[in-house]
Order: sequence, then C-alpha cells, then structure tokens
Amino acid sequence: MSDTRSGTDFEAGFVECQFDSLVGPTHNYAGLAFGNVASERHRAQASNPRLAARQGLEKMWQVASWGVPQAILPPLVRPQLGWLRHLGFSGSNAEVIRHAAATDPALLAAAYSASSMWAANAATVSPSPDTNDGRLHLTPANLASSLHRSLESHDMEPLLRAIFADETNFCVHPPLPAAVALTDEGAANHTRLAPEFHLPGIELFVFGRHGLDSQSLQPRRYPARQTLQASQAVARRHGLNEALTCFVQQNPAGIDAGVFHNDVISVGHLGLLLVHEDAFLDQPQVLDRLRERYERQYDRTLSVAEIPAASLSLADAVQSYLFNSQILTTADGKVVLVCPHECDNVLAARETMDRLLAGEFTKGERPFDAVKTMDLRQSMNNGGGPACLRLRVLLNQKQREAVRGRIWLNASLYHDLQAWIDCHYPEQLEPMDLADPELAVRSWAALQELEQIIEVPLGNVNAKW
Ligand code: SUG
Repeated sequence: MSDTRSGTDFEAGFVECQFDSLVGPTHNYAGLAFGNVASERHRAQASNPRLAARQGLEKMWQVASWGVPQAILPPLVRPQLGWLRHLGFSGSNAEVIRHAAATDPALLAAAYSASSMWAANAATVSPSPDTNDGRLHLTPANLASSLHRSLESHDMEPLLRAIFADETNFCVHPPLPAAVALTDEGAANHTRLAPEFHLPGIELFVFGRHGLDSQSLQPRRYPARQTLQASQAVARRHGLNEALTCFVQQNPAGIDAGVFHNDVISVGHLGLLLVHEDAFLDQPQVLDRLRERYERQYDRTLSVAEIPAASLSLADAVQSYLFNSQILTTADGKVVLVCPHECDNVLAARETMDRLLAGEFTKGERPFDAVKTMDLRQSMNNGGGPACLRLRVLLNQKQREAVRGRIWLNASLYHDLQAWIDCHYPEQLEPMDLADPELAVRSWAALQELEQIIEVPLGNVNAKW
C-alpha cells in the first residue's frame, strides 16, 4: 500500500488540520482577478453570499465528520473603509462609499471583496518538524499581484497573530514587502512531501517568475503571481533545511492557460504528488530530482501520479479543477480525494478520476480509497475550488490546544454558524448593490456578532489604514 495510508501520525499526535475561511457576506463577482478565467467569465453576474457561505461550511462539516481537525478562519471585515479613506475618500462612512462608487466602482469592489475566503492564499505555513527552532512558522501572503487581494495581508496578519498567539509554539512573520519582485501568494504555491506527518518534510515552492531578471522565461498573456525571490525569502525566514527545500518554476504555458496558482495544476499529500504533465518547467528533470531527494531522505519511493495532457488537457484541468482537490487522510487512515462537482461535468476529468482511482497512474497502487465531489459552485465561479478554500496547518496535540479562539468545528459551532449565516447573509448581490451603504452596515453588524461566536478579535471596522 502507498505511503499516504500511514495512520501512525494520529498516534504521534501530528495531524494535518484544515483551516477554511468562512465566505464573507459581501461575496460578489466583480471580475477582479486577471488571469483567472472563471473570475473573468462571471464578471458582473449576481452572486449568492448565503449559498456561498453554506457551501463552504458544508465542506468543512464533511471534512470534520471524517475525524480531520477542521478549524474556521473568519472573513475579513469588508468593505475596508480605512483603505478607501487612505486613497483620499472622506466624510461619513456612507459618503466614502457613495463617493467611491461614483468615482471608481472597481476601487469600491476591491474594498468590498470577500477574497480572503481562499485561505490557501492566506499564508505559507511551515510546520514545526521542518523548522530550525521547532516552531510552526507562518508568513501571511502579501498578495501584491492584484489590488483587491493586496488588501488582505493588512487584516490577515493581526488575525493570524491572534489565533497563533502562543509564541512558544508559533511564529507569525510580517508579510513580505509588497514589491513587484516579491509578490507572494502563500500556500497555493507550496506543498510538502513526507511519508509521515511528523518527519521533516520536503517543502516544494513553486514560483511563476524570477523577480529580478526580466529576461527570464515568463508567461506572455497572464501575470505570474509568485516570484522566486518571494519563495526563497519565506523559506529563509522559516528556518528550513536547505537540503529539503526545492524551488521549481511553474510552466509559463500553464499560467497563460489560466493556471494562476500551482494548486490549480498539482497537489501533494504525504508521499503522493498528483500533478499534470504541464505543471512545471523542465518537468521530467524536476520530478527525477524530487524522487531522488525523497528516496535519499526517507528510503522510500515518492508516488507520483502524473496526468498526461493527452488524458486531460490544460483547458480541461482548469475547467474541472481536478488538481484543486483536497487529499485527506481520515482518522481511520483512509485517503479521500475531495473534488469540486465540476469534475463530474467534464468528461475527460471524470475519466481521469476513474483511471486514477484504479491506480493507472501509480503503477497499479490505488492512491485513494474514496472520492467525494462537493458543490462549491459559488466559489468556483470566482476560480476557487476545495483546495483554495483551505490552509493546511500541520499540528501536534499540544499545538492544537495552543490555538486561540472557538474555531475548531464541532456540532455546536456548526449550528451557530449556520444560524448566523442565515440571519445575516444576503441571497443575492449584484455589482450595483455595493454602492448602497446599507450593505456595509449589515456586513459589519454580522462580523461584530461573529466576533462573539468565535471569540477572536476582528478589528475595528473603522480602523485607519
Ligand atoms: O486570486 N479569485 C481568486 C481565487 C483564488 C483561488 N485560490 C487558489 N487557487 N488557491 C484569485 O484569483 C476573484 C475575485 C473577483 O473577481 O471578484 C478572485 O480574487
């Protein structure tokens, strides 16, 4: 059986916990993410924030039901009025919103964006077995490649500091400077490979461009969001073992086909790497190097499920989000692949899934015990699948207990959150609704109540930028 089935980590106390962001009450389709084809395609359509939040919560509840520790991250307070004031809009809150709506609706949409829902972009996380001081390290992503996402780190850093406040166990770094050469998108471009969770892992950083060499290979159509220099800086800060750290360039053709993050084209879990043939530049050499390093470190074979473009084209990979699945080891040692519903609707993805399950890409060894497809359409319409919605945080028992706030999902929190969503979330939002200050008032009231439910400070809604 493959390495991915090890259940011994549950006994050793190290478990990969899933931190999903709750979708915020202002979830909308503003078409803000250039290079993300789903976001562009759904621009200006009506969204349903209530359904979006319920879909995300159902996924979390499903994961928790498998005995995988599941925590929630709250939405960030939106609209970010402090930011609009920083850009020169003034007066009462209502005046700021109306003035921004009349002047530049895209700026207002950025201030309203619920994009922190994609927790895979919240931070890069290096767990304690990998770091030289034995603490878990987190670097909130600066997300400086797009305006609406660049607002997140300002609020994400204090949020992560509140949750991971225990400095004996955790170290939260500031985001990297928001410079063109240092754009960082967090865990969406990072994965970890090790046969068992408690062993020092191979941390694989995938970058889209060299930040300091404009002559180097780059995509032509869409932006490469992660630079090599950003990835290297994160690895240095986290105190990683150089021999176990890899930096690999994403295939520029993939980015131009809509693969704006590496997690749209590959995913790793324990000793398994599920990857499309066109994920990396010089892929055969990259995979050889990875296999060799893995074998040298652990004396075991890395299981690589490499899906040929002839089975699943890049376009179908982007359409189905098959690689944006979550791979989870349940409490009873089963390995489950959690895919978006869209995988059922793209024929090539369905066929690939069947072949994967049968072990066709892994020398006959079945990499998964089960596949579960989930309806995440509201998030998918903005380019966010199951893996985008979660941040993986590998914690032992002591570290789990050190996490602050009532954020571990259990039946009581699940029901409280359901009621809270139903009470506060609109069922429809269109771009023009953002101009109505009443939406801001409702959203802030919702978040103030959430603060009481989860016992995590969410910051002053009128805080200066
Ligand atoms: O950055 N979409 C996000 C989706 C992020 C998905 N995350 C991962 N792959 N890990 C993005 O492109 C759309 C917002 C809008 O258009 O309103 C957006 O930001």
